[in-house]
Amino acid sequence: MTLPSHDTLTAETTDVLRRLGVDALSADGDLPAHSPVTGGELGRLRATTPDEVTAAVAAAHDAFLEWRTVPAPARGQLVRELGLLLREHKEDLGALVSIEAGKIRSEGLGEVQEMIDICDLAVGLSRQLTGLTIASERPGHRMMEQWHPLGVVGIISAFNFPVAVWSWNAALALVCGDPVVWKPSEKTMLTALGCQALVREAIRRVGAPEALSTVILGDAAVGERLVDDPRVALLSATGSTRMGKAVAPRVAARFGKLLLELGGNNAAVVAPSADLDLAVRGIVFSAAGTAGQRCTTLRRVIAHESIVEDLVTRLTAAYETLPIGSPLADGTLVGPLVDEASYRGYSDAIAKAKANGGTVLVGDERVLADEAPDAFYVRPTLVRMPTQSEIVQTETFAPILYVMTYRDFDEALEMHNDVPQGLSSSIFTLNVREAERFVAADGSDCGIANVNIGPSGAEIGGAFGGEKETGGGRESGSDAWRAYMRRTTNTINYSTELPLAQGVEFGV
Ligand code: UN1
Repeated sequence: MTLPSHDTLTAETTDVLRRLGVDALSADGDLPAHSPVTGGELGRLRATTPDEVTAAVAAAHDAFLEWRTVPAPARGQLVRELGLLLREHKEDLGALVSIEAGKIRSEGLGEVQEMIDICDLAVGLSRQLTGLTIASERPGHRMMEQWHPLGVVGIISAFNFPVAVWSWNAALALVCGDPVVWKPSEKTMLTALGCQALVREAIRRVGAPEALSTVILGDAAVGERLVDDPRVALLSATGSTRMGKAVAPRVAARFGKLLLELGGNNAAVVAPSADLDLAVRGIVFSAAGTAGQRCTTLRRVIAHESIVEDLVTRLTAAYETLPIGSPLADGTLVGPLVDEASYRGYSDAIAKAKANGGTVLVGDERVLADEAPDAFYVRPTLVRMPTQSEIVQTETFAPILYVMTYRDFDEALEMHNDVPQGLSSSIFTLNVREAERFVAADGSDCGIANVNIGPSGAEIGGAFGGEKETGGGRESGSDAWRAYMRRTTNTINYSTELPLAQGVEFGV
């Protein structure tokens, strides 16, 4: 499968950016934007200075003081406009995701669809930010809860979902009354600017304060300014556990709120009764899709010993024929790794797995290196492992799937939970007892537990996130909006007496 020439790719990028209204490329910029499709540079951007970050947060805070008094359903109109603009520019923004993150076209478009979906959810939510009324123990009193806007939300996002994860945060934050200041990955800055151009247009159309949405670009120093600013009421960070460990104590030290969505090491238990056709399709999409670069990517299969040989034969056949190549070409299912460091992670992990007794069934192979020496395409790799050794317990952000076996169900659950991460999980079984046990309190310890589908590809309607080293945050649907608001408890006395709670007497 042939790759596009870098000139063709650059020309498409320039056209897409123009249509999205982005005019930020500058020849003398200090930040290069690359495409993993060819490995070449697409252009340069100017980095935000740390002082500009502080100014951006100050402006966002001023916008907050205004936006928090706008009725929530009116705030929803801004997100409604954003959703309309995303529909209009879906092709272009999706193309930019494919060019800059290396996702196949369908996944690039799917990511924009995920943004549209969360906008729809947020618009509805703007009329449903409801609190409780609670029975008071005192006569003539009423208790209630209100949810008020929180403040500036800082968003740190990763390259692999360069716009959807921003939109999970931004769509909710904006209806909840909070401005957003966004530091995207340095690997996907153009996509972020495309998105920012659309949200600024939505802001202009509804006449909202411009500083409701800002993008800051740069390295860790830029991120640190955002993380440390006391006006950033909530910091929502998506990325590696290492990044989370650096960021979380700094935010906690100033009593800021945190929403963390960090590493995953997601597994599928395949039970004796599993529908293997379905399991194979689910496994291959979750493990090889997005070239293994989702936080929800399937990295471990725990298969019952009675079906493992059959499963492995079918998986090997599917892996051998996976079309790898330009994510922009029709028919490709596996695009590139994002950069050389990712490729090194891939080969080092496979070497460690082999040293730990693993047998590579398919993969351990770089492809298209002659055609594109600066791009890093690899064959998704299937490794049979004798035990769950340390390398299996480590998240490697690449398409490597470790297959292990189990004998009884408790052993499978134990292996399943015996990793430091706790994002997503799945079981393939037609046995109702196993299915229910897997999602019960003593089953999977992850934030997401699925039955008869893989661990990736969640819809926006559910709360998204996980436990342990995944960081505990929940984004997107369900009641995740509460993280973007502050709760006040109000006790209202409409009587002429002043009874004290707990029967306390204080006669004055
Ligand atoms: C991520 O990889 O950071 O569930 C997010 C999924 C997508 C989101 C992944 N909806 O795979």
